[in-house]
Amino acid sequence: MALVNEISTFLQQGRAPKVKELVAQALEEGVEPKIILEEGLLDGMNVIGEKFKNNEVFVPEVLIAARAMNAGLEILKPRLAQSGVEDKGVAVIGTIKGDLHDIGKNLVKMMMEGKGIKVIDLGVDVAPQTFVDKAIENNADLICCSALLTTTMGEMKNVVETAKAANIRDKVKIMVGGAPVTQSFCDMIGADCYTPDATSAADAALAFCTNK
Ligand code: B1M
Repeated sequence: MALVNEISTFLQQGRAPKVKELVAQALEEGVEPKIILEEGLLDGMNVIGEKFKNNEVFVPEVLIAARAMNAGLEILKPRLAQSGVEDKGVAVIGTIKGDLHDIGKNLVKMMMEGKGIKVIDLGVDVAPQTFVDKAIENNADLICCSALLTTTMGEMKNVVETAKAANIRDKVKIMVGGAPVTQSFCDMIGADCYTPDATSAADAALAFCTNK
């Protein structure tokens, strides 16, 4: 459908006002909200995600595209709720205690939102107990922890231990990432998933939510 394809294209170009205008137009013309979401907004964000993974676009382009997606979502969200389109899953995300770096975490959040996952952003310097409390409060499928410092990544083990103590380990997958984090660290602390970048984090998150 031409209009929906245009939404995807303008989103990839980061043109927020145009995306907003076309989403409103598509709704007026009777295009289903779910189609606008999946074939317009999410499709555009997927293209950006793949290009980011392949180093064809960089952080600024991703941030601008995400802003365009949010502009479109603002118009679409009330109609999505009315038409019964549900989130594909729920994630809580934050940068771990002691760590104030949030650029990577924000990219992961945007890519996950771009897959239709509801993401509750806990911000930076998040204590293990807060990750777990917020996951319980929001009935989350995923806890997502980001760390950029070798001195803070150890706190991720405490998230795993706190989740175990709260008896939610069978309900919630724990994902970890950030520059110093590796697959062997993830295995060592007993987390469920390590991904090296925002796009693969979003793919893994969607797979967890779909297969739950
Ligand atoms: Co800081 N800093 N910094 N810093 N900083 C680094 C990380 C550092 C490598 C610089 C260096 O020394 N070369 C170094 C860490 C050394 C180490 O521990 N090995 C460092 C340091 C030491 C510090 C301070 C201690 C400096 C000081 O005060 N002496 C201090 C710490 C403050 C604190 O957190 N308590 C500090 C402060 C800062 C600023 C505030 C100035 C600023 C942060 C601003 C902000 O985030 N709002 C800052 C910045 C910008 C950096 C660098 C330059 C860039 C980080 C970044 O945003 N990268 C960084 C050096 C570098 O990387 N070149 C550095 C871009 C971002 C898109 O990448 O976050 O890796 P990244 O995210 C990627 C992946 O890692 C992955 O996806 C993202 C995109 O694909 N990913 C996940 C991230 N989270 C994920 C979660 C997932 C999955 C994937 O699943 C849940």
